[in-house]
Amino acid sequence: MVCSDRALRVGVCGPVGTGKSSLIALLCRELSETLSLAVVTNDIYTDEDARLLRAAGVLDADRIRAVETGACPHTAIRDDITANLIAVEELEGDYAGLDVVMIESGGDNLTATFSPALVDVQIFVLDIAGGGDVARKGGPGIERADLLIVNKTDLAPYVGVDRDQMVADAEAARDGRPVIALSRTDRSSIDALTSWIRHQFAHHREGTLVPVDPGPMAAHSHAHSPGDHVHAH
Ligand SMILES: Nc1nc2c(ncn2[C@@H]2O[C@H](COP(=O)(O)OP(=O)(O)OP(=O)(O)O)[C@@H](O)[C@H]2O)c(=O)[nH]1
Ligand SMILES: [Mg+2]
Repeated sequence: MVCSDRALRVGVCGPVGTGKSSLIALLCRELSETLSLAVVTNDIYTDEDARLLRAAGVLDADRIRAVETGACPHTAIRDDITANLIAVEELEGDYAGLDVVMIESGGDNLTATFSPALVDVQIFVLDIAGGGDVARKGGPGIERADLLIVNKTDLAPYVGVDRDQMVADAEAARDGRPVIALSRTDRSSIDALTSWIRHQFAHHREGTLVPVDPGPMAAHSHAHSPGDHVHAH
């Protein structure tokens, strides 16, 4: 294997509002003193996530770039990754020695996954307040993303979800792949997340990290009424 000196590309996806941008902001705060970071966000019609991250002041604003997908977010992270690859390569060109680029998918359905041609590792984010049963529902992201985050665990008592049961269900669905129960208020969970990223980065630099495809999202189409253009995957 050849050592890689381009940035480690980390994909972050999951349903709407599960805490993807917050997780990226958290990683920027935790890692930017020791690693050179950049972020690419994907939104359908806006650059909302990029503006949110710039406003958080976690990185120089120019290190946060937005891709406006103009269609379901999964199309730009899996079907045609050109716009995202261009954004990543521009960042790598603009910032020599970039270590990690995080790519946030717009919030999407439970089966959205990144193409392994775009990211080296991918994180799938679930919200504990979305219900304890979601971890059992499976799908390529929950079952086979490189890391599954059960997020906002601080909310578990308020929404009547058994945190340990949800994590156990997620672990059972994942055949030994890692699960982190995360909350921005839980220091040890943040440490577990940052050490997972550092570990992936070390593997990437050694040239021993091989991107694994969690598998395609479920087939579906986007026709609303007879005669509409049908966009199928
Ligand atoms: N209680 C709690 N709330 C959190 C945590 N992390 C994120 N949130 C909140 O969850 C909401 C959604 O967070 P975002 O980071 O914007 O979620 P997202 O997945 O990026 O959303 P989209 O990009 O719109 O799909 C915000 O109100 C956050 O403040 C957490 O650890 N605990
Ligand atoms: Mg977001």
